[in-house]
Amino acid sequence: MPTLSADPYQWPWNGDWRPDNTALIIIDMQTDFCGQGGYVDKMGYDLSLTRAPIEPIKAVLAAMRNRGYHVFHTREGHRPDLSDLPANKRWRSQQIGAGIGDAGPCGRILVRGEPGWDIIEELYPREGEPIIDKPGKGSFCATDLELMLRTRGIDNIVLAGITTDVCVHTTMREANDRGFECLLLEDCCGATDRGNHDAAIKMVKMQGGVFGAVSNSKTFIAALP
Ligand code: C5J
Repeated sequence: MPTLSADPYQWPWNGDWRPDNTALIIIDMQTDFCGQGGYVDKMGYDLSLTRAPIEPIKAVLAAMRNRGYHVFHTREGHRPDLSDLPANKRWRSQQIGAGIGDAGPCGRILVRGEPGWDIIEELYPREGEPIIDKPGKGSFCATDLELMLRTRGIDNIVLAGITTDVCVHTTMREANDRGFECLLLEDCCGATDRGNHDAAIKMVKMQGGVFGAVSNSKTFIAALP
């Protein structure tokens, strides 16, 4: 089985990647994180940074769908009654003028069922692709993601989405600690700050790949078994 030329090592570690043991997880490609009037826009960050990965993700998604790989999607959001929203998380979002649960141009910010909370049309999940709704930054916290990965026999996880330094990184760290072999596609991720994106990528590669390895969409697609 050919491995992928990734940084800092040939991925996956054991050379065993196939459609049935490998999943693409696309993190939080929601209007709230990359669309006009959403949460990130309300906070005043540059949307071009969080929109940059849309086209590369589309290419990877198409390639993996065509070959029959597992595809998962996640959405960060809270119940309409906000009973799963920690008070400190709500308070902090209010400090920056984008209170979670408050009304905004795309509906209530980061609230399940609202237009801004849903995944953008360009990357909308297909029938049968699991969507993990999560109240936090990590995709394993208070969700059934691990159970769904284990029941499908998935060992390898390919990560894409936004934001690199927050939900993508938290998910990668959670997955790595659970023994999954992780790969981050750097052009398929974006952060609200370019320096944070670069730092997050660098962190993965320390210590021989402390959280896994890093590649990019073109190299990945060309090597996909
Ligand atoms: C953030 C996310 N940045 N999806 N969420 O609050 O990364």
